[in-house]
Amino acid sequence: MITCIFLILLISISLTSFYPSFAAPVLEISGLDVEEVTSGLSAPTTMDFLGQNDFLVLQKNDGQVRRVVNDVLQPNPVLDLSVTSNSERGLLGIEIVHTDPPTVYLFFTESSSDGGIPLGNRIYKYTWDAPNSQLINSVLVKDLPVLPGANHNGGILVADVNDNVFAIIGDLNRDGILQNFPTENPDDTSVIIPVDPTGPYVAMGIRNSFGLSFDPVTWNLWDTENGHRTNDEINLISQNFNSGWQTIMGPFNGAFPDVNIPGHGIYSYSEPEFTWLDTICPTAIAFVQSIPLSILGDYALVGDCNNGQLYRFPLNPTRTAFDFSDFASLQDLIADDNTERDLLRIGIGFGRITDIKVGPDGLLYIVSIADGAIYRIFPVDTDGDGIPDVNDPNTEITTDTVAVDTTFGGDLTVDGATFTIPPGITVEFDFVNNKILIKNPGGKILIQFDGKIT
Ligand SMILES: [Ca+2]
Ligand SMILES: [Ca+2]
Ligand SMILES: [Ca+2]
Ligand SMILES: [Ca+2]
Repeated sequence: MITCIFLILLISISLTSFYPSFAAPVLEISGLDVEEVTSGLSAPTTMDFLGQNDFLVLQKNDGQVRRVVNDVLQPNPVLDLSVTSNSERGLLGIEIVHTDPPTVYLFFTESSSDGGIPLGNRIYKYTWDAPNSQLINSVLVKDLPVLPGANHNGGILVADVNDNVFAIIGDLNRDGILQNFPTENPDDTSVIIPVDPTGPYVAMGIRNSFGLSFDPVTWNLWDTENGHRTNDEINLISQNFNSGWQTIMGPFNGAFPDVNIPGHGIYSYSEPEFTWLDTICPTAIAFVQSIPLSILGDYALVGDCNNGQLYRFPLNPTRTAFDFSDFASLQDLIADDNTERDLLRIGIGFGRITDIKVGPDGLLYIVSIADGAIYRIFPVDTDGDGIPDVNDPNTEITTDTVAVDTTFGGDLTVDGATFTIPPGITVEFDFVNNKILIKNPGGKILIQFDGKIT
């Protein structure tokens, strides 16, 4: 049984011929909305930004790097790689480092021709040639294993605050010392590994992952990990982290209280920060620090592949764990069922999410491999003054009048004088004309107050 993103994708693609359109995504959080940026992509995996309204996005199966400028998908790829794409292989990860000119890192399953024999999971870096809109000067920076596979290639690339680049790779179905078997030498599987410059593993014992991200506030590294039928995880990558696979997936103090984890070297086991008991195939994890989306600033955002849903996880004040004080059933750090899973849901209908990125515009971009589309989450600005609703001054209300519920009656104080409002009477605050209107149930104005409302 393969709990995998891309196998599911194959199923979903075959379904598209019978069901030509997917449901449009819907956000379930007030003050934000979602729109399509572009579509017509073939199995897009991950994306990164060259600049404002200018990004590259990878196509898993044909190895093409596509460019989107001002929401328009450019007709010609900026690079066309030869990739093996069966199962979870293909063109998987991108990280753009903003040197001058930019350096673009790509993680892909290289072959001599599309669909050919896999030569390796390889990371190359390129120079962005802006005048010609292409990637040039390829340099191999890391040659990672690919066999036996074919799943659990990982493939996500990230850069830290100093532009050091890291990759995550899964177990490729190996049973070695990095999977916590007391055998064999380390082989660059099940790890988070620095690739440019190279260095010791950051983490080991990872079954598979499609999500790796630095929190731009703390510069702590977080991942999502994919369980075998059960126990998907979110982890804060502690120093010399061992995630425990293949001895354990999910929390230690659950089903396996007495398991001994062989480990390796300096790496020590640490519990997941969160676990889904039933797999959802979590993929991207992202942190938003932007003025337009400030209401998401204290959360980790996670997308999933099985349900096309978006979740937000409230961070504690030090951003080292989740704060579930508002969610009693999550205080065990486990979503035991779909009801608990959906307590943190803020979006649905994204098809199958494979990446979440924050743009230079401060907005959130979501890649849907199943929809062949990229969506953008933006703040609602009902009054059109350029300031999102959530940041509008208190005196600025998004509709002309606001009705106050007086079903149960109440007191209204205007200029120090208090009026008792009987039940059933409507009070409207008209912020455009600066009036307070008290109306009877038929809408007739009983009392009108004029003057600036503050
Ligand atoms: Ca190709
Ligand atoms: Ca783990
Ligand atoms: Ca629970
Ligand atoms: Ca506004």
